[in-house]
Amino acid sequence: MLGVVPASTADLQLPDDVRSGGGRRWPAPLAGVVASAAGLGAAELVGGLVDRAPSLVTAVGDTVVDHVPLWLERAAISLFGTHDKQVLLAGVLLVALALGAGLGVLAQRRPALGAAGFAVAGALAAWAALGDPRRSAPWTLAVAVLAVVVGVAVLRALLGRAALLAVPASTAGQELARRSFLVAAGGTAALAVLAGVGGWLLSGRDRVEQLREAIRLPRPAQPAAAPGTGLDVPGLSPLYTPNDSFYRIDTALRVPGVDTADWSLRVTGMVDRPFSLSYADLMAMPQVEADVTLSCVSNEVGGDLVGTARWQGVRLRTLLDRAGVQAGAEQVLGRSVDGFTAGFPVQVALDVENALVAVGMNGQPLPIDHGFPARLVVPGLYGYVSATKWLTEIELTTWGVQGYWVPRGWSREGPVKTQSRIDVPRAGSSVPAGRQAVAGVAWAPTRGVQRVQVQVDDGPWTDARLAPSIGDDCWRQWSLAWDATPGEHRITVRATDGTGEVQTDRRTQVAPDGASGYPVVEVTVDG
Ligand SMILES: Nc1nc2c(c(=O)[nH]1)N[C@H]1C(S)=C(S)[C@@H](COP(=O)(O)O)O[C@H]1N2
Ligand SMILES: [Mo]
Repeated sequence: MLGVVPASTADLQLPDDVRSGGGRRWPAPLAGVVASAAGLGAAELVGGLVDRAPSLVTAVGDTVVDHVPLWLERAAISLFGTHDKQVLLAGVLLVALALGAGLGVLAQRRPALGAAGFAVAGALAAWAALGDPRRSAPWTLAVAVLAVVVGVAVLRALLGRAALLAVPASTAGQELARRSFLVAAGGTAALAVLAGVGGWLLSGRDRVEQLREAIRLPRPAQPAAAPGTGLDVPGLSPLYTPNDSFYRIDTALRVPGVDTADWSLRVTGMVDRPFSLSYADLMAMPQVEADVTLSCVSNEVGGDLVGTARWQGVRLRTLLDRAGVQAGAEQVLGRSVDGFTAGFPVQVALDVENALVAVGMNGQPLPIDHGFPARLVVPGLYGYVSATKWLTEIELTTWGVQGYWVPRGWSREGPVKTQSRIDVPRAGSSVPAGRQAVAGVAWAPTRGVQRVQVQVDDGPWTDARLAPSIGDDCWRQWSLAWDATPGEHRITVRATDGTGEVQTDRRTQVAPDGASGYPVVEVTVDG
């Protein structure tokens, strides 16, 4: 890869001070960083080209997530929010490069030890990746070996050039050696970045995206009513959240790109007749449509981790009836191709009519980020206990088995709390005095929303106007005309669900089972 390095340079019988760069400190760590980057870049490229080969960086990140203590995971999530994944991957990369720098320094004095260091790092990465059921062990080992071989070869070549730097020579000769080292290091680093980025982009996602775009959803046997239109207030959340602005929450460092040809959905565990469906089988089953609001247990009061879509798919109940749920089964546990699990009571699966194995979202095949080719959607439950994306197995089991988030400190059951949100005016905004719209959404999936009330400062609770309901599983838009008077004002909202219960004003954190309390926005009304 590096061209003209004389293979013999590293073996020259050089005096020790010359071998170590003649007192120069920067070439060895730089060579190590570039060597590490080259090894990783080569590995990522193969990981991207071959579906069965892993991304080592992602695998290490996944393993870190699986093993960090709870408090650290919580701290990271609260510090970085939904950017926690990028921060983690960047951290893994930084550690790998720093390790490379250290090994570069070591290799300059003890080449064999430097190479051994790369081998150990490669073995650890392979170990991290071997746990992933989507990758094959031979490909995982091949990628790790490739990373080590490329890393060691680049290190050896660059250190050879670094050694030339110290060979006594004219100033011009020195300058030439320096330049040659820098060109080699820079060129290799650029190739490494290209390979890494290329691998990332190629990681199967594009191919799966093309496959997905070619899919036509079957016409639902039971179409939902014509989509509701909703209120027309500027700044108010649309009744249906467009797919590309629908919130996304998952643990996947690299979104699984699932080829429908390799995919199946198994119904297993405590059932009389376990079975397996191909994508075509699932698409051929009677399809229904349902408008359902999905929300995340991590949604803060007033937050945006909530959205509504028209989902299409097969009723979960249909699949469970076909399998024959055995007495004693307590939990329906969805399992993703990436190992994520989420479970909820069997009774919910049987009672909630619109619990679906969804293949469509707002008229499109499920987007990759939202679980292509199939996911669960269960009205009334937070996503972390129900809405398994990239679904591949539905297991009937007892509570002895815990879904992904339960041992991490979240409640075993996660019914969605009645909540509301003020979209207009925006918190902290300034509005002119006079008639102003106050508007937002409120949701209590499966129970429905029958009333929304708004309070300005310490005034009376006033009923807002509700948009026509599009079903109890969905949020409801609301709005109210407000005569805004100059000064600072506080607007508070609360919803009443279909059973007559008013949303609680008791403020709680998101953990362990969802935030509660009234949303409040403060605005300035200009005089
Ligand atoms: N495979 C998988 N499915 C998952 C998750 C996950 O981490 N992995 N997260 C769940 C959580 S916590 C939520 S809130 C919803 C979010 O679905 P969305 O990203 O389509 O909005 O997906 C659920 N399904
Ligand atoms: Mo969530």
